[in-house]
Amino acid sequence: MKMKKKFFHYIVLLVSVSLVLSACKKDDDPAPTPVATSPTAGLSLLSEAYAIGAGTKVEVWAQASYFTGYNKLYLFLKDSVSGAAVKNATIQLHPMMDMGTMMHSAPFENPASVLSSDGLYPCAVVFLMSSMGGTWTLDATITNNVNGLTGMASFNVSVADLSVSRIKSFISSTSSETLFVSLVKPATPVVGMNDLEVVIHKKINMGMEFPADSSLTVEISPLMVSMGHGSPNNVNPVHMGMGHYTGAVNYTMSGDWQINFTFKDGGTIANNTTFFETIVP
Ligand SMILES: [Cu+2]
Repeated sequence: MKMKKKFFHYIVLLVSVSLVLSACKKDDDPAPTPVATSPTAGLSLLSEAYAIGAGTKVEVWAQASYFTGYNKLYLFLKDSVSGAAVKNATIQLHPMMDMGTMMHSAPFENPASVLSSDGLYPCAVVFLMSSMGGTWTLDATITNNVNGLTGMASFNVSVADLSVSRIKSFISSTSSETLFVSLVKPATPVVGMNDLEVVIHKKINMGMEFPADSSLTVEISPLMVSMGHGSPNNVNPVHMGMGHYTGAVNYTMSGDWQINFTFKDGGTIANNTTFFETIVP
């Protein structure tokens, strides 16, 4: 009996010692190194150039290759010598297409802030047509607010048409202006409710300027083409700023759909023949 008790104490002691040891071992382990998530994770490098004079290397990153429509781009700015991220910069975009007989610009959105926590600056360009029709260049004038220098990076951009277009244009029957409507969301439609976002720009100054248009009222009516029916509970897009209108579209089943748009200027229909086609997987 006494022997058993001693043995029990011995076991308890052993367990305690091993617990203390393992605790010590844990303390001695270096803290797990956090996996550094790259600011460009999930994006692809599309272009790179030096902003000559600004001491800055500019990389263009995006989720997809350049396509006809609204391209969300991310400019990654680095000091051209040290490679360190430039976290304070003023960026002015300047897209231009040379079509041989004429030139035109494109809608764009400069980065919203001069400050970036990681050197990545979100911006956007709406390429109005593919490079089949001419040569696109995207210039970015960079003022590196860290070194105080300004320079321009110039990119030759190859723009491809998508199999299903994400940009449409119409001439307003009320103002006679040409308007471009770009589909921003959904990027990949699903069965059920989808966030819907379009951005509208107006062509002025012979196509050299494309200001955002916030003047229209937008109504949508989805149609499942092959079966001839619509869907309930859609939300008409309303203007949220910078020409962006957000709402929701309900795809009740997979298959071929189109979203029919009606644009109103005041109470008058400016256009009701614009639609985006999509295939819902
Ligand atoms: Cu063109």
